[in-house]
Amino acid sequence: MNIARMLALAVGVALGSTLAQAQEVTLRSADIHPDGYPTVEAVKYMGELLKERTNGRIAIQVMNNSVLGNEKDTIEQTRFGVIDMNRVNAAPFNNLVPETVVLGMPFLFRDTEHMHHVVDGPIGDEVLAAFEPHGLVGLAFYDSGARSFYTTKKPIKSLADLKGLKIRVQQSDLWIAMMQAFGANPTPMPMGEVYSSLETGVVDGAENNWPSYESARHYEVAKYYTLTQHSLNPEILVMSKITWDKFSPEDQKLIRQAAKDSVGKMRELWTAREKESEAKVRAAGNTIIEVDKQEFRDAMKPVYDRFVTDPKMKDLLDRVAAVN
Ligand code: GTR
Repeated sequence: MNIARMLALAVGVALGSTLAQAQEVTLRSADIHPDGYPTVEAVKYMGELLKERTNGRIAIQVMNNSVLGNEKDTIEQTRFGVIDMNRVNAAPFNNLVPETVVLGMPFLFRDTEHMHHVVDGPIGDEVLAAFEPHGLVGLAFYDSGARSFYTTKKPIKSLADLKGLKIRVQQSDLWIAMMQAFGANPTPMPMGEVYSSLETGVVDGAENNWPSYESARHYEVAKYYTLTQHSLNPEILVMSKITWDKFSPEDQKLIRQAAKDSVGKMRELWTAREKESEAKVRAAGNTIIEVDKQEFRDAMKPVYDRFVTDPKMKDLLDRVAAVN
């Protein structure tokens, strides 16, 4: 340590400032996706911004490829401050933070633009703020495209084809209910178990966006991809409240801003990756099926009946619908 840094540290301690102001901090951020996946690269980009804006005081190390565990487990570790940051899809948060449920509701968003307007506005802020009582600080929403079904043995050409199929879902009551309403048999499990489950027949299918279908190599074992596009559930970037509280209000502002500023980058990366992944899957000769979405949409009434019961959720949904 050089003299200047030692002095800075001593002054920091003397002034009773937080650790983060005096030292260099590297925040560990979890992600299940491989290198090059847009979410991984977007958080790295946020880290670069932060490092630049704090003269190297605050950096982010993205620990991706599930090295810190599956999403449900890393959420718990983030709540306990073992992991500083986490980029997870909204679904595994559903049971913990009920306000996130609204974002995954089937066929809710008219298109990506509608979803962007919702998460970029007051509703998005409200959902992010809802994390705090649960030991997490919501920082930003990232794109996740549209989720569609893929199956190993037979193609889904209509709603009836889903009947009785074992379909892997994310670990969320909303998603279990959705699969039941589609007539399928939901099997909740972490993403990391899906490839082998498809391969060995533990499940008949799963559902995800183009980039995950491709990058997790599910397209190699489930060759029928049916464009139901039943949900545009976004990704959410959170920080542990324990980590957050160690920072000064100024640093918290910088962190929030860097997260927000990574959203544009994420959207750019996402649009490009969706196209690349689709091209790769099509080039592999997979069967891509277009369906009439109306019957899938109609089947979702029980999901709305079950999850839109209290006035708060009803109001939230009405406000989503009113967004342009
Ligand atoms: C992906 C998402 C992951 C994970 C995964 C899954 O689209 O980016 O965070 O939730 O889906 O289905 O488990």
